Amino acid sequence: MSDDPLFPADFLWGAATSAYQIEGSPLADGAGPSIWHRFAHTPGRVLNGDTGDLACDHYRRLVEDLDLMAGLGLGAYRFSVAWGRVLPEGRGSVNPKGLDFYRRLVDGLLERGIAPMLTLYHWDLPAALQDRGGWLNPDSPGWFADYADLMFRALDDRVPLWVTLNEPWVVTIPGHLDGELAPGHRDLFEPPRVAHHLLLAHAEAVAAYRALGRHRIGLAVNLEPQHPASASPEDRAAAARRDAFINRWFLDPLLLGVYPPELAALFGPAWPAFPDADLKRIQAPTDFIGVNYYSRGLVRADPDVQPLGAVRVTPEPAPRTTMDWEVYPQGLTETLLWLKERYANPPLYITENGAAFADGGPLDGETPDPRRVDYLRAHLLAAQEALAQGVDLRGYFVWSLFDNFEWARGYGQRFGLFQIDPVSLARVPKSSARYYRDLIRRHRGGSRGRGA
Ligand code: IFM
Repeated sequence: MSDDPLFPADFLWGAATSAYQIEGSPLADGAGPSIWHRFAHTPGRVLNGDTGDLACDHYRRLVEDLDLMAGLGLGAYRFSVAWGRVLPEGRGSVNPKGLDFYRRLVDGLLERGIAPMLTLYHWDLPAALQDRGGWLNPDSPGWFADYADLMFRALDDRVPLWVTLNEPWVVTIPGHLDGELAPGHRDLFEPPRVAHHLLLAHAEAVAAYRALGRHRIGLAVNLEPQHPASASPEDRAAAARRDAFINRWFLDPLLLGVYPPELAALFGPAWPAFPDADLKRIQAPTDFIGVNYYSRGLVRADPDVQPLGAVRVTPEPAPRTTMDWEVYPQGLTETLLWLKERYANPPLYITENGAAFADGGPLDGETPDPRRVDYLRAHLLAAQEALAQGVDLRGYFVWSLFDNFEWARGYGQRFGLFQIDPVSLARVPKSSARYYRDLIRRHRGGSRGRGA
């Protein structure tokens, strides 16, 4: 295989971001606060006290950023809508100025020949809904479906690709068990119900979409193959449990109509008896799966860690990013082939892939980031291998367009193709931006891909 990835001419080339991580101005023009606004402003929750108040200032630099995407030659851009900009209370009255921002974003993309992929929920629940119990409230799927319906009516004539939820597992576990991410809960009894409501929220939004949408809708999940850290039966069993816990928790009910049986065993009395009718609703057909891939899980049994009885370890020595994630491109091929085998070859997009490295450098030229270039190349070759083995892979989105607010880790983790000058907020390209632009150009031969 050559060193230069080669994909079909109609492959979709994109970059991804999310609202709270880049927009800034979280309360501008009548927007309601989100749980992330609240969390970041709670002392001790985010490293260095960083917040999304300014972020990349994308809300005010929209046109400049659209031009920058056009300069890269992107075929698609994946972004998320801040629910509370559109519905400040999460439901009820619409904030026209908030909706208008996303109209201008979508129109600006289309004017530049870039297909919008719109994610409805990337973790920033309106704080007013959290005050009603958030995703623990059995009404939460209905709140989400009403918001989704509003967005479909406003934008489906121009948005060809919709993602309901981004990484529901992260909402469920770091958000409600580990307490690391908003809303910062630590309660063994919450994750099963939160996850179930997220799945129902996805299903109800898809049902609303079937009634009026004309394009395609899917779900984005974080996946990583789980490998035992040793050949011991304990580590093997721990890796199998972690596979059910992370990779299958959402996909099995969605695509096979059942929860992995391991989950009820892990959660014990905290796992409710979910009605069969709910599982039937959840299994309604989805048009594609979005795969967010960064690394693998190397798993060691650890009875002190509950409920999983397992921890992720980093092999020594191993190339790794500043997130302490092992660089493991072959895991992407493995993940894509696993999806093909287990779930009957569903249409896939890699909706996130990228790496945090501590690159910084001249703010007046191009910032060298050779490790990110290597990371992207290796992962694209891994994706190409999966495609060659029959995986129905349709596109790839780099995470992320900019260095941005990496949640509880603040601004210290840099995933971007562009760095942001901390004073002028100028967007400074890294070598990876040039690498990606050239790669896209080579594939397009000057013309646009199939869009979506
Ligand atoms: O920054 C996040 C993104 O919001 C969700 N997926 C993983 C990325 C890197 O941690």
